[in-house]
Amino acid sequence: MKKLSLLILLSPVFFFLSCDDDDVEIRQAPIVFYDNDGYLLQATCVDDYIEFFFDITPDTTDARMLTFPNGDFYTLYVDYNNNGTLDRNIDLLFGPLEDGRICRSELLTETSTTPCMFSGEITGETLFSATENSSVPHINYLLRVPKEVLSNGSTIGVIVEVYDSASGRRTLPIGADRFGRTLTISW
Ligand SMILES: [Ca+2]
Ligand SMILES: [Ca+2]
Repeated sequence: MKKLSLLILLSPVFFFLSCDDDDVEIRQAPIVFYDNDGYLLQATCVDDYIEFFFDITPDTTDARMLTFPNGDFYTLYVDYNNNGTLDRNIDLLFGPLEDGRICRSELLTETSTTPCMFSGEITGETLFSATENSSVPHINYLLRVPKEVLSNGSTIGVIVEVYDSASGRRTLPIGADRFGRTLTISW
């Protein structure tokens, strides 16, 4: 019984987005791929894009205008080839800048990246508002990325680091490292 529990614990958490490539302008129902302690991560398949929604209900202090590392923002780490290992110039990082642009970088090491690269196809928004998950205004993030930018296949591992001006950094899933224990998304 104990062994079984351990196996379940160590199994990768896998979420599948159903996308129908044959249809045009198809928006699938979102999947919630993480929900813990008021931190809710969601993804939706929309044609050739994945739309991420990060609803941070505990962050009720609006610091969108402050600069790193004092403001509210997130970093999405993507294991591009979903192999559980950080691969230099292959695996990716996404995050919002204060001016509204989305930074895409390639990871070089655990602590370094290439400079930000920008594309009109990668868009996002940082909001301070109520959502269906909480009526108290709070920070929530939208991010839209082409599938082909996220992976050359159809499965990625992700880790999200959330920064709150008031409470500091939080890694989701809790206890994750790069990329020892990711959340796996497939489409
Ligand atoms: Ca905040
Ligand atoms: Ca990798």
